[in-house]
Amino acid sequence: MPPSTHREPTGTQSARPHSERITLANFIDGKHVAGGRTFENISPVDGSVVATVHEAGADTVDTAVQAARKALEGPWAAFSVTDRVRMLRRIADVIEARSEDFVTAEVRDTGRPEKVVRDLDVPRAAMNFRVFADCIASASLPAYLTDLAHGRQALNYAVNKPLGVVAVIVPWNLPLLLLTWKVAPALAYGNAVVVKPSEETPSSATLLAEIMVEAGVPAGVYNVINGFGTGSTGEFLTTHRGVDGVTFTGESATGSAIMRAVAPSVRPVSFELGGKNAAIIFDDANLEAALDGLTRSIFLNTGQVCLSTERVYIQRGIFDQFTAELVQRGRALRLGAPDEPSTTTGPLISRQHRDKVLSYYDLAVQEGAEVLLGGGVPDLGAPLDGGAWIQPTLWVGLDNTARTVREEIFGPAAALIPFDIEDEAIRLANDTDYGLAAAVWTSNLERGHRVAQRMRVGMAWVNTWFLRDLRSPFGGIGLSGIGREGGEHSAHFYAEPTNVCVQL
Ligand code: NAD
Ligand code: 6OD
Repeated sequence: MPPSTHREPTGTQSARPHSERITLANFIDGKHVAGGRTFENISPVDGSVVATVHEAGADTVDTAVQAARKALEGPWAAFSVTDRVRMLRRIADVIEARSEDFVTAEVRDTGRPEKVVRDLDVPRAAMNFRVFADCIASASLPAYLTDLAHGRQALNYAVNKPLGVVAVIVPWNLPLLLLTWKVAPALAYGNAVVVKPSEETPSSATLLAEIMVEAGVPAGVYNVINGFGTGSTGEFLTTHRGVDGVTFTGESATGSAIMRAVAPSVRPVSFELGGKNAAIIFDDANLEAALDGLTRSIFLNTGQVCLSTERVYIQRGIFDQFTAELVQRGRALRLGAPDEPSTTTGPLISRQHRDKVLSYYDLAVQEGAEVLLGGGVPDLGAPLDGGAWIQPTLWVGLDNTARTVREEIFGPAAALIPFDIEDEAIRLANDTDYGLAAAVWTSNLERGHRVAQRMRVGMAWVNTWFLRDLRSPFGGIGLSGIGREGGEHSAHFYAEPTNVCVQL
């Protein structure tokens, strides 16, 4: 059994510079387990190797699924709702206590500014567990009295049971936030999980295993297997018949592959997929607030947020002025090392992803775009020039027929497009195969409600963006997903109700 991290006893990723190379094993049944092969994890900051990761082959995946199934029948089954509430709250406490270890883990894998991880991701990870603790603590299922013939009645009530062994497959863009957003409800409803983090970002999921041990989660309830997708760990997991359901966040095309994998045995899925999100800026908006909000929604996390705005529809009367000021805001962004306090913007996740984003930068120009900001690779000097850096970019001159305006780029770039009247803005915003999120900026609240309700998306914001109440339903329409998670909505996937009908 190898240690979780290179040259140290099991369970310590703490107090290390994020540039120091570590070794990450799989975590199964409470123990760190080697895989057959290893792969290297590369820092997008400078291209250095930051981790050697054990890949889980088919046998290791099978061991993890068996461990999870065994855990469902072990001491975990005897945990009452009150026990689970206490446990989830303990997990949140330990995450907060080890906040700096998570900052190190996230920055090692993603190169994101430390401040963003410290202020956004770690508190949100703890909050994910607290919200689902509160949710199950207060949940109750309705009972129904059914009137039968001759004055007789029947009593119907439902009991929630766990779905079972849940495969949790997550992407690289917000590794800790998105992982805990799935693991918290899974454990709240009594499931056992087999987690497959992205091959680009294995650190936080492995570190979370240490937190689970410290918080007293029984062995086998939380398992981590590392590796790739197609033909590797991800596919071995989704095709494993011991998995009762798959909750997945990632690309729409991957969601489609996972649907095919689970189809033969008809298992449920919950999918949070890609987006091509629109913002609509009306000429009556508070323009300073809209500029600040839009700068955040286009460039936060280097545009690698599923909710990021990639299409901006601006009312014609303010188009030139608004566009010029947005460019100024884009120029003020500071690309730089994660530990530099003035850094606002990190690199993309990898050189491979940068190639994809740059191909859209080229395509936009071929499609007739005028580049108002960026459009290429910055010159940051050594050692950062070994990383996956890219310039924040804004275009005008494109319309909804351009591929640049129709396909998800997942980088720090947006097309700015004028419109004249409200109905036109709604039609343009809804003209997409995706349907994740939209933001409407206006001082006319009546219009704000009206337009937001007509957006064909899972989440519509008015005069804000990515403001979350974790009890509200989160998910997408069309290519953007299947199902909703959040608060009690999560029970639709993570719990299986059994209805009991008693004739009285
Ligand atoms: P991805 O789909 O390439 O990978 C996501 C995960 O799936 C990874 O762990 C990967 O190894 C695994 N995977 C890949 N192929 C698989 C297969 N055939 N079987 C099983 N597992 C497989 O996505 P990504 O590039 O890591 O993340 C970026 C994408 O995620 C973007 O499209 C983004 O919009 C989307 N995303 C959506 C949301 C949301 O809430 N809707 C949130 C974050 C990211
Ligand atoms: O806030 C959330 O719960 C959530 N799932 C955010 C997704 C962000 C996508 O990158």
